[in-house]
Amino acid sequence: NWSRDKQSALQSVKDYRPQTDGQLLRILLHGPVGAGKSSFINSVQSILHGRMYAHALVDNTSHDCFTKRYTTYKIRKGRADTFYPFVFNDIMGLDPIKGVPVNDVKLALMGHVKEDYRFNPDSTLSDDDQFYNEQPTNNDKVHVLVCVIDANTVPQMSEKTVEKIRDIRIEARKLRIPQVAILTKIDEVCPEIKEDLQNVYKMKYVKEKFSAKVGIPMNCIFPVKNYDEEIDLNSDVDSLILSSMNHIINFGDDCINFNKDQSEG
Ligand SMILES: Nc1nc2c(ncn2[C@@H]2O[C@H](COP(=O)(O)OP(=O)(O)OP(=O)(O)O)[C@@H](O)[C@H]2O)c(=O)[nH]1
Ligand SMILES: [Mg+2]
Repeated sequence: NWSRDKQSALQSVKDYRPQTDGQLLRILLHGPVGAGKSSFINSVQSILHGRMYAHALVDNTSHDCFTKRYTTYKIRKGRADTFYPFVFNDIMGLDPIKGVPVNDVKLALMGHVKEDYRFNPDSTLSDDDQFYNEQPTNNDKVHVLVCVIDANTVPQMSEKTVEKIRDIRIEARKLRIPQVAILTKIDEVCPEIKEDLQNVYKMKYVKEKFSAKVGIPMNCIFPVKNYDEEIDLNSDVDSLILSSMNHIINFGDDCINFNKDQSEG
């Protein structure tokens, strides 16, 4: 029952609160240019606000993709100056040639990258740079890593890209940061899905293929369709995005609690 599940999924995202006041749940999205990272954040925002958003989130895009700055995206809650406790960062980390160095992804995961840092594909952030955060707090650290991939590109993904995803996965695992993958643009994968998103089970083959290539387990791979040119919200689009968001939040919350237990000894 998609429509009933959607309501409860929406409520859980809206109600999420970390155990500690003031704690943020930081979600890092990484993936190739044009994979749908910004669109995913916009989609979450649209769903939470109950109306379409094409907000500033896409204004960070430039054709010169690798000069992108490290920006934290927050979603406003209600009219007052309050925000949801989960925040997003995105990073172009997967282009084999022009992508952000794996080491910078690692630094971002650890919270060492300051807001507004401009990534450089040719060099990594050094610890004497003004954008290097020497003492990251629990809020600066990433709590869940999300690999965003255009589902249509999975069959012909290059060995280099696969290798990069694996390298980043290894770093995240060392840091005990949970990881999920989002496969976007499923509406373009096959006409049956475009016609009816409830045919998403047809994505099983693509999920299996992706899982086998990069090692992310099947139950951590979420196919979605982002809002891209719609005028109105659509319940099935919402369902898939919300389902993935709930998993992301749960995994991130586990990481927050793990970090807390560690720091309290
Ligand atoms: N059909 C379809 N198009 C999508 C979907 N998600 C994103 N798009 C389109 O794909 C293009 C790229 O999406 P973005 O969200 O800008 O991708 P990005 O990963 O943020 O790209 P960069 O910031 O350049 O790295 C845009 O034209 C979107 O409208 C989707 O699920 N389905
Ligand atoms: Mg973007």
